[in-house]
Amino acid sequence: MIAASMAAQLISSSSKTLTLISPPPLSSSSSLARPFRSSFSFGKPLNFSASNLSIAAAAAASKPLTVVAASKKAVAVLKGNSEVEGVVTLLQEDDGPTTVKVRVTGLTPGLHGFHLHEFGDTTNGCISTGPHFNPNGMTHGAPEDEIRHAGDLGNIVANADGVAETTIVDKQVPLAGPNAVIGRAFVVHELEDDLGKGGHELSLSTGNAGGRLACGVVGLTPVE
Ligand SMILES: [Cu+2]
Ligand SMILES: [Zn+2]
Repeated sequence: MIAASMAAQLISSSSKTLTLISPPPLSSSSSLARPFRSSFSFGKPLNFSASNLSIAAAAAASKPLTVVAASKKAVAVLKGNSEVEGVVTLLQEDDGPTTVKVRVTGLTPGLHGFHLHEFGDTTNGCISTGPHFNPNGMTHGAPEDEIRHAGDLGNIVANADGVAETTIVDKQVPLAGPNAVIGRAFVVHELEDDLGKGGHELSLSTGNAGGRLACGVVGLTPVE
């Protein structure tokens, strides 16, 4: 009993995996098993690696673990007051980076700023989507910069037919957690985003990317 509660304490005060602690055998009495199981309700999340998941599953046999969905998927349909329109799909596996697939048509050939803006509000068109999503209080930058808005996804490039097609992989546009982008909006701009380096008075806030051609709110979509 004492050993078991010490083990439970060890588990609860550590953010490490269970590998350091030998679990009570499955045949142990209920008095041994109880404190071990109750450790799962304590505050700190435990990181289970694949190798010790079976131990955890066995220990919690009478209380099924909640398995968080591995894949999350979302979509945004971009529209505006012009010919410009597009579709953006987002896919995130576990806590990995988000893969953002973009296809926009009706653009002038060349570079166009492409951002995730703070609000999924289009009551006044793309204007009401607010500024670039910026949960960390940064200035505007390039996607590869340390100092950037989370929503700074750089430029998309339209070909001679006005079609921009690209795949962006980015860690700052997750589909879950405190900085989740569900309910926010993508915006494609009239001009090239100078990535904060243009020296214009708007460079460090918007990249001086000009008007908002089309936008779309990010919504969850079924995971096949
Ligand atoms: Cu923008
Ligand atoms: Zn920005």
